[in-house]
Amino acid sequence: MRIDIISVVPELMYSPFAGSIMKRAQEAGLAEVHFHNLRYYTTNAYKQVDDYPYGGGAGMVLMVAPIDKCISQLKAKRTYDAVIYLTPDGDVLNQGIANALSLFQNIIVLCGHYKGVDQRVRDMFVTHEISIGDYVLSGGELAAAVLCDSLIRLIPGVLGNETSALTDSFQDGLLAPPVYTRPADYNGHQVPEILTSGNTPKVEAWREEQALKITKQKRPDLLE
Ligand code: 6GU
Repeated sequence: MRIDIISVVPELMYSPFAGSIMKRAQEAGLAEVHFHNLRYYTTNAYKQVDDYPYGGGAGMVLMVAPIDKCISQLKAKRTYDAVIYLTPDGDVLNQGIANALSLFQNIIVLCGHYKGVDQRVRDMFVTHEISIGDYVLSGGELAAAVLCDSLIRLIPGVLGNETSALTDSFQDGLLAPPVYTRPADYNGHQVPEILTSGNTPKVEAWREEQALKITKQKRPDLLE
């Protein structure tokens, strides 16, 4: 998967991509991530990327022209499956959306900032609008990093068997069961006996039972 991320503050996203799974995926050639600073695509003499909203009001709006220039240059080089705009009024990201988007080859991820982008950007270029939850962030950058992490970990080969995405919370519609590691006894706090029994079918049955119990307790809405 190739991901082109467009932003006025790409540096906000560098570190999430520079470690752990997202770094490994890039090193293995399974994910290719490119950042594009919108400031390099200005089209007027003042190097302006934003302007006051028509009709007045607080905040600035990202202009159409620099975004058009950046997206057009990218589209001239390859075909994109999606242009995703991160915005609090988008569809709220969930595992089903992540699974679907992870199948794409080339995507453009556009980060809103200030009051957002000129509506004509959305009308002309954007194919998907995504939010990461019902709260306000200063811009789409951190949301873009969250979205990309959720997609990259689903690319076949990115996770080894031992960390398979198939056992993640939500992937089967349930929260994950509790996990334990050594020691089996920590100051009298014991690991459930079944996990040290070596009986794999029983362990699996216990995990399923726990996942169901925890989901009922914490997120009954997931079972409806
Ligand atoms: Cl995608 N952007 C902003 N600015 N705030 C958000 C968001 C996105 N998702 C949740 N809150």
